[in-house]
Amino acid sequence: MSDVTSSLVAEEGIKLASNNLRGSILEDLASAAPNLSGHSEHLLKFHGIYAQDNRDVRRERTQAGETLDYIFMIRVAIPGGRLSSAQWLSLDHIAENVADGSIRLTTRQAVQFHGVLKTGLQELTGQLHRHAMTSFAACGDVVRNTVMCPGLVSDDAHTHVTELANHLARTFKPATQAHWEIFVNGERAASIEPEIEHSFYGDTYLPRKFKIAIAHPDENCVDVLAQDLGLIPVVHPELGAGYHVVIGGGLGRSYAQPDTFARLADALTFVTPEELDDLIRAVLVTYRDLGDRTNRRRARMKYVVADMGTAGFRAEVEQRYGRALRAPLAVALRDASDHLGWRTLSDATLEVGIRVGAGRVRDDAPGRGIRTALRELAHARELTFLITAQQDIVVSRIAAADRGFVTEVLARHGVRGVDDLGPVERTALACPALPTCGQALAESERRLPTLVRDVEESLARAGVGARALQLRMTGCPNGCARPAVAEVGVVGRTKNSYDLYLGGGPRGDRLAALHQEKLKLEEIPAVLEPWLVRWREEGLVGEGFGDFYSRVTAS
Ligand code: SRM
Ligand code: SF4
Repeated sequence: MSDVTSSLVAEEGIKLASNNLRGSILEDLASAAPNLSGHSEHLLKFHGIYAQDNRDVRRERTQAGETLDYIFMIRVAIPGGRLSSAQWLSLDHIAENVADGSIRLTTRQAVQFHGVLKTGLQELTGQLHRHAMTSFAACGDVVRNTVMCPGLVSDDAHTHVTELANHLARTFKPATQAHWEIFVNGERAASIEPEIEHSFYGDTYLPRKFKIAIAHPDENCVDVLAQDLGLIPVVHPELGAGYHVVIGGGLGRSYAQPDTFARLADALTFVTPEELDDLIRAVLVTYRDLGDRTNRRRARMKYVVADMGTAGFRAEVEQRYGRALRAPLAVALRDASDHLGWRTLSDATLEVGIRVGAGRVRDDAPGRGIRTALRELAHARELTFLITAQQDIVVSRIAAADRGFVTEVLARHGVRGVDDLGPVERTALACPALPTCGQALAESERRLPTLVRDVEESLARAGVGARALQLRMTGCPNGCARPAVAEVGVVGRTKNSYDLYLGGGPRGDRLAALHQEKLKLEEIPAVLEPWLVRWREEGLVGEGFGDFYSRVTAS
């Protein structure tokens, strides 16, 4: 039996023997040790909790024979990224009192806390629960946080979709009460608990994680084709409003396994709103039955779809759905907004999208910076906070008369407006990587500002300094900041080297191609610059860099 197989058997066995995700978590939490047993580490992921250690001090502690600096990361699932002022204040309180002082907005519109000690876990989850939030099912082999274009929340034309992310979160959360028993003393909160008993998960849940996104019909800020299942609200000529359904996307790869790859989703069908839950359940059950449980690196649904072909997968879904699927409509992805800047909503209230910078909401100095600015706004007004899939935040439902107030608070804390952002900085993404991520091969978030500055200088030298360029960086090929669909993707390979990918679609509809391997970070701007010059000289009017690179390298 290979290592991969034996470790997988262990993980499947842990799920099976866990008594619905309980295992010995309670006992482990009560012990004086700063860390947990391996079994609990795996089960805790279902509860949104990752065991980590501070990798900045790993080597020196190991060499000195000391215990590692054990810390935990907690991910809070926030369907569609939507929060009230009270919920934002509660997250801010946790950041200050239980975590490392930062709120980390994720590429799936969730929130992560880093640097939490074992002794703080129950306090943290209890605090979330009191404000109708939960970390349960934010990670693990289940349906993860559903992402949804913020435009579907704040734009009245799409009100029928506004609650969909919440509905899917409740509908497809595992029905076990384990989380509530372990973390919130058995208290129940109807708003965040599962609605329906879903025996379809079974005792071993899904082979791996499952991701759903809902894109705006006119734009794709959520990278809908990178998901296991994507929904695009559309109007069918005969059946009216419903959803275009795509399946089988995913971006993670592994250097150790060449048969892993990034893949864009294929069109599956059109469903009406009434049919949607049954269709998703049929897809989940197909994946549950056919996904590879012998190799976690190849266990995602995209490999089932790729291996059997979309037609074969579709036939399996039809069997479980109990009827034939309609032919999909032709749906094009036209744009992808970053949601930054001011906008007037149809009810005459305002919203402002604020660039956060790799999602890290943290002050620059005590009492000064973006975290304090957002806290002041949440204290002062009943607002809606919308986390975007670009790790940014939209402060929404601002009364028209409050525009001056909001502008003043943001300016006083040095939060820059959209017009002050650089052309790469504006949309650049980075995953957390070091020092918290156990899978990181190289730096990411901490090096993003330098890389952005250097690439912006290259843009200026190439004579295209005012043009937007989408750059995404990760510390390994798992692809958490979605570099595989970026115009410029920088992917960690070893401690000091990165692979450079170019030519992804800014609308998320094309994979980037590997341009050059094993570059030092400092070398990337120089490799990019000649292509930026060619873009200026040979690009068509209005043609983005990704489209240009893809066009000229295809011919
Ligand atoms: Fe991710 C694992 C961070 C979005 C593909 N991801 C991880 C872990 C939990 C590392 C680990 O397993 O120990 C990272 C936590 C590091 C830390 O210290 O915080 C991590 N992923 C993130 C976040 C925070 C990146 C960010 O900068 O925002 C995103 C949290 C999402 C959320 O709120 O749920 C995040 N991860 C993604 C995405 C993008 C997306 O979903 O839109 C992807 C690519 C899409 C996909 O799933 O294919 C992604 N993460 C992975 C993978 C590769 C999975 C695979 O198919 O092989 C891993 C590795 C794994 O699961 O073992 C991973
Ligand atoms: Fe960690 Fe890799 Fe994801 Fe970055 S891309 S957070 S290094 S797993």
